[in-house]
Amino acid sequence: MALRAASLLPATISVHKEAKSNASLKDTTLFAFGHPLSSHFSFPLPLTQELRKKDVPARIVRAQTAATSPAVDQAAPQGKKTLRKGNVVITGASSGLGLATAKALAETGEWHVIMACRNFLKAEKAAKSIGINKENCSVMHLDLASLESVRQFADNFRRSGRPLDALVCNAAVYLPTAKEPTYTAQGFELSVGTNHLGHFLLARLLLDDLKKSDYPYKRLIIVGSITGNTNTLAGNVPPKANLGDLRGLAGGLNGIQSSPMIDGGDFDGAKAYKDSKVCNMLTMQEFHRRYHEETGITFASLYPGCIATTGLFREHIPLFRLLFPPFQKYITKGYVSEEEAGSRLAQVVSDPNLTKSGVYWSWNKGSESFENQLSKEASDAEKAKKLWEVSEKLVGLA
Ligand code: LMG
Ligand code: NDP
Ligand code: PMR
Repeated sequence: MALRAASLLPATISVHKEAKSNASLKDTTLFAFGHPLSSHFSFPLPLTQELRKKDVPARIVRAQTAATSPAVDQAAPQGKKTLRKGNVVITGASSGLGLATAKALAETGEWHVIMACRNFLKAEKAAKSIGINKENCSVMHLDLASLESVRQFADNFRRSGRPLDALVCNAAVYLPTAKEPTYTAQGFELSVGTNHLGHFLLARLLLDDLKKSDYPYKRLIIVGSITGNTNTLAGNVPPKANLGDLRGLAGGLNGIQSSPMIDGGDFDGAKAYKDSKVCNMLTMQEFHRRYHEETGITFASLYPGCIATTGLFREHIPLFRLLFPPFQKYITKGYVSEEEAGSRLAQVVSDPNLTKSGVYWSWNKGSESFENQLSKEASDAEKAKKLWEVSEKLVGLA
C-alpha cells in the first residue's frame, strides 16, 4: 500500500513535509512538476551555502573550486568562487549503504542527494531518523523491479529540472533462502532483474543527463562485491558466481521458456545475487569502454567492505544474521560499519582525486582506497559486450 501510495506522490518532495523555508522548499517549488528542461546554464542553481567544513568526514576530500567552470557560482560572497551543489541520485538509499552514503554526502553541504527508493515513506523516515538535513535531500520513487517505474523515474527526474552530476546504482536484493524464483514486473528473476537489469536501464536512460552536466566531474558508480569475484576466498564460498554463456539471460530469465539463472542452471538465490554483482562490475567496464573517452564521465565500481548488519541479509535465517557480524568482525576481519562503508562510497562519488574510470575500488582496513583486481570473469571484455547487448534487448533499448 505504502508503495502504491508513494508512486502517486509528487515526483520530488523534500524529506520533511513541514519544511517551510530555504533551499529544499525552493527546490521543490521551482524544480518540481513539468518545469521545462532548458539549458542547465540558465537554470537557477541550488543555493550556494556557507560550507560547514568542520562537519565533513575526514575521508571525504572536499571538491576544489574550478575557476573557469560554468558550474561555479560567480556570485558567492566576498568574491569567493564556490562550486555549486552537486546533485547525486542514489538508488536504494532507504537503508544500509545507500542511506549511510546519502548522509555522508548530504552533510558536506556540497551535495543534494536524490534518494531513489521503492518505499517512499520508509525513505523519508530513514532520512529523518539518521539526521539528514532536509535542505540537502529529496526522495523520489523508483522501483527497480519494474522497468516502467525506471522509465517513469527518469522522466520525473528530468522534469525536476535538476542537473545530474552523479548516479549511484546501489540498491540490491539478496534471496539466499528462496526455494523458488520470484520475478519482476517484466518477468525477470528478481535478483538479476533488480540488481542488474533495472540499474542497466536506469543508467542508460540517465546517461544523457550525466553528459549534459556542467559539473567539473561527473560519475556513474555501480556497487559491486567481493562475493562476485572468484579470485578471492569470499568469492569461492559456494555457490560461486558464473554467468556461463548467458543462455538463461538471453532466454529472458523467466523460468518458462528459459532458466531463471543467467547461466541456464537451476535456481539458486545466492548464486543469482553473486551473478548480478558480476553483471554490475561488467556493466561498469562496458560503460567505460563505450563512453568514457567521449563524455569524460568517470565510471567506477567498488567493494565497500562487509557491512554485515544491513538489510541485505533480511531474508537469511536468523542464526546466520546472528553469527555473520561476529564472524566477519573477528574471523575474516572484513567487517565495516555502515558509516565507514558510506564514507567509502561517498569518497568514490566526490573525491576529486578519484577520477580514474573503469576502476574497481577497495580498501584495506584503515588505509586509502586502492584499485583492485577483478576476477577473470568479472573483467572479461567479450562477456561484458555480450551482457550489454543481451541486456539492451531485455529492457527494450534494442
Ligand atoms: C550456501 O552455502 C547455500 O548453499 C546457499 O543456498 C546460500 O544460502 C548461500 O551464501 C549463501 O550459502 C554456503 C555454505 C557453504 O556456507 C556455509 O554453510 C557457511 C556456514 C555459515 C557461515 C556463516 C558465518 C557464520 C560463521 C559462524 C562463526 C561464528 C563465530 C563468531 C564468533 C566470534 C568470536 C569472537 O560453505 C562452504 O562450503 C564453506 C567452504 C569454505 C570453508 C572455508 C572454511 C574456512 C574456515 C573459516 C572459519 C569458519 C568459521 C566457522 C567457525 C564455527 C565456529 C562455531
Ligand atoms: P540494504 O538491504 O540495506 O539496502 C538495499 C536497498 O535497496 C534498500 O534501500 C532497498 O529498499 C533497496 N531496494 C531493494 N529492491 C529495490 C527495488 N526493487 N527498487 C528500489 N530499491 C530497492 O543492503 P546494503 O546496504 O547492504 O546493500 C547496498 C549495496 O551494497 C548492494 O548493491 C549490495 O550488493 C552492496 N554490497 C553490500 C555488502 C554488505 O556486506 N552488506 C557487501 C558488498 C556489496 P528497501 O529499504 O525498500 O528495502
Ligand atoms: Mg563471506 C575471507 C574473507 C571473507 C569476506 C571478506 C567475506 C565477505 N566472506 C569471507 C569469508 C567467508 N565467508 C568464509 C570463509 C565463509 C564460510 C564459512 C563465508 C560464508 C559466507 C556466507 C554463507 N559469506 C557470506 C555468506 C553470505 O550469505 C553472504 C553472501 O554471500 O551474500 C551474497 C556472505 C558474504 N561474505 C562476505 C560478504 C561481503 C558477504 C555478503 C555480501 C555481498 O557480497 O554483498
